[in-house]
Amino acid sequence: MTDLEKKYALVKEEYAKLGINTDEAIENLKKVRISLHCWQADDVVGFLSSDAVSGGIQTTGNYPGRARNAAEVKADLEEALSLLPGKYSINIHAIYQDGDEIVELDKIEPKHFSGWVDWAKKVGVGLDFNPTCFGRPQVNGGFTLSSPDKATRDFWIEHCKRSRKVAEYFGKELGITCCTNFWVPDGMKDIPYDRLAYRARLKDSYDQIFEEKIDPKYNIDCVESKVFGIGVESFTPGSNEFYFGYATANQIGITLDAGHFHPTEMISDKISSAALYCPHILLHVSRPVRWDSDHVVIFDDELNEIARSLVRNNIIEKTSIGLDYFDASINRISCYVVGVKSTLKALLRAYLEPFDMLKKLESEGNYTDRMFITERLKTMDFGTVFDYYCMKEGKKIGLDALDEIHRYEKEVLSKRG
Ligand code: RNT
Ligand code: ZN
Repeated sequence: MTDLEKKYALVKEEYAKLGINTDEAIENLKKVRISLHCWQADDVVGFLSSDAVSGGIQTTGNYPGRARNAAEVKADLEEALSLLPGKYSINIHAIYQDGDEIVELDKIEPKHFSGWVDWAKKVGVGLDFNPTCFGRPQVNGGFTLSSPDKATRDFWIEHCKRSRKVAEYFGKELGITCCTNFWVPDGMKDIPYDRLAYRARLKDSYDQIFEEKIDPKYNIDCVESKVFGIGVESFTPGSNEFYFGYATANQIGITLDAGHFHPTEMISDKISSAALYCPHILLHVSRPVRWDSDHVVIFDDELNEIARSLVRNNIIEKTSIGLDYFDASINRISCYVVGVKSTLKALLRAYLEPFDMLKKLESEGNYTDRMFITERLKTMDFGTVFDYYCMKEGKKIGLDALDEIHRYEKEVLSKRG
């Protein structure tokens, strides 16, 4: 028995006193698929132009080793996955085409993403998708689907319609449902006069985009709100109310991004409401710091609350757990590993709660025991359970993973121009 196995045996006994089976918690965690965003590898630049991202979002930092093409993005993702236990889908944007040619966004077809499908089959991952409604000259004065200009709207509507066909192709080819996220950067720096007109146009554009029915076995559509962004501080037509209404009325998925609400609003408290009304929830697990800054996800209180609301409400199955952040100031592989491991740890910790017992205590009004037990849980050694899981999956534990990240940086990343 290794030291870790001995430690695990003791921790397992401690959890058993609370009626929790640690082996079962690990099995539950194994079933969760994480959607890993490709855009951390290259600072959301993509392969369609070499411009920095724009449209209310911004990557800061200049750490060497940014991936510059599909081969490098894939290599970096494979490196990150080699350090991570569990099941994955890779989340790609339309600006990351990987076929024989690269075309304008209103011309994309499944064949322009065939390279991703071949790779996904080889690596054993699913694929998720996003139309890219930002960072292109066709964004007209900051507007896409809600633009007053019909030609602008038509361009983006066409792009979004075609995106759904790419997503359907992913789902069919891989046998894993693709989750497609719609987010537009539309908004105003200063106070608008006619809010309704922008929202009415946005609604009409989506009605056209979602007109064609696609089998949810292959693709699930989700819409993402946002309250503000850089340069769009005063107004976004795609607010929470807009999209919550749209998703509910049309029974499509809702995306909850941790950075897209007023700074004191938490998405962890929105999940249980969304679960009642929307057929699907896509999370954009992110970390806002004073604004929608998209810092690397770490093991903080809100992440733990998000995981708890999924696990104890038993809504993992109707949820896609997508990560959405981009930090260019530190090693990008470590961004992936830290963000995913934090998310997995939070989920594992949530599975290591006696939820039936706590729900019962609460319904009986026994708030004394509820508090005592939830406080006890805070210092239980879930870290050992997580390390044990990584070991069983043949993954490097603790600082050994950091050594590997350093090796890859030295041998691969530092050689990129
Ligand atoms: C922007 C949204 C959106 C993007 C990605 C790249 O604020 O969060 O989801 O981050 O699509
Ligand atoms: Zn997002």
